[in-house]
Amino acid sequence: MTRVSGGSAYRSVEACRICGSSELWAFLSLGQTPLANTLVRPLALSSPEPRYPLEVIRCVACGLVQLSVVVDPRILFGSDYAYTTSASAPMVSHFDRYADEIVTKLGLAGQLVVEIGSNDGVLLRPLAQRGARALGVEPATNVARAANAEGLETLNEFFGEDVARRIAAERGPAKAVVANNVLAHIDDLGAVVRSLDALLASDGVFVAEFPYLGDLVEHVEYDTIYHEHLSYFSIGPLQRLFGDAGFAVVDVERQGVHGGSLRIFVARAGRAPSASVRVLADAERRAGLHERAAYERFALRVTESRDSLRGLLAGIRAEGRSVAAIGATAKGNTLLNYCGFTTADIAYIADSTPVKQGMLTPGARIPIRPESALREDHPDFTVLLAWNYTDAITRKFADYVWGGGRFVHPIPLARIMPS
Ligand code: JHZ
Repeated sequence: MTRVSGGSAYRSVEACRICGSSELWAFLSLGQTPLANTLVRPLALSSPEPRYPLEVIRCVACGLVQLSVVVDPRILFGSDYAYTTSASAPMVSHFDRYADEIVTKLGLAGQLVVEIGSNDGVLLRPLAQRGARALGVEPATNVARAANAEGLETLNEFFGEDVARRIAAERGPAKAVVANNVLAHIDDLGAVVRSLDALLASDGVFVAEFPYLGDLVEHVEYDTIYHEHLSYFSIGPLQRLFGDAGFAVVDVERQGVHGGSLRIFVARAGRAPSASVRVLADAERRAGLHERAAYERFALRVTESRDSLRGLLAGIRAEGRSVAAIGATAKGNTLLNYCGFTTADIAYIADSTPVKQGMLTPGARIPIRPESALREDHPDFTVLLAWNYTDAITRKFADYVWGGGRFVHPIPLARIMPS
């Protein structure tokens, strides 16, 4: 059913997007929130922001954890997208290593590699440097334009079966199709699999990286739940998705980025999976990811996490000390809105992304300033809304800590760093 919220469309999920079951169990609600990457211009301060339910459900049949609503992707990704991957130096290094690894492992030099959701070309760049014929497909106009301006060929479109067929007809089959932090964003996963069938060479491989449900649950990364992330993957539902369509997950690697991610390698059925796939499936069973109790406990830990952060910041503010934050992240907006923070709690957020600076965060309406603000103002405490880059940020701002500044790491329970 399609509904309208403040003029913007979303639909409720009535059936699992992988197996079609209508047995869906809701275990966590983070309230009604605005879209995490839709920053507010200061001049638009008085206009209301559409809010959407942020509720997590689990398919009782196949185990896919997913959101209970799907916001129209044209609203989420269609025009200007605030997130540019290359703004985070650790991600640039990560994708550099990533290119190295897959060019070697899959023999991609001289071969066509298509990346779905290629953002500003953060992976296309090192792939091209290593001799792959890299082509991006990216729906957000601003980031696609930035990639093309750098000579990283990017089609400014939503990826789908028609685009896949067109690429295959014009350039031949792809040796690899890559999708990073994009599979979780796609509603019609069946269409992705059909597109792979149309585009991949017979020995071609699909490589995808996305935040991992196991890490989300274990480390209480509830803030990574927002409307862009429709699915929260574990290995079982993925095996079902690809298995039903004549493909197989043949290898899986755990990666440290974004709080813990999976990188999967998918090939046409017939190739024996490596032991890594079984090892991960066993680990998930042992961790209880197939049982309701794990999610009930997770929901409880989410409220404990929120209460610990609220309590810590309230104590700091009561002592008259100043608080700012670093990283105007998408996940930060889930956290700020769920905790009910305003500028009374966090005065501003420093961020390295030029297009975010000068804007306000959705919902909480906290101003975003350049990173230099932390050095100019020297707030007593800085909340790590980009906690996934704690090492890089604390290294970059070592002078801030020498000057007496302290960071607040918000999850799983809020803590001061260095203590
Ligand atoms: P970062 C993104 O979420 C976007 P976000 C997306 N929705 C997705 O799927 C997930 O990743 C997985 C800034 N920064 O990477 C830059 C500094 O200011 O944690 C970014 O705005 N100084 C596609 O938005 C933000 O923090 C620094 O030193 O939660 C980081 O955003 C560094 C390292 C970053 O992702």
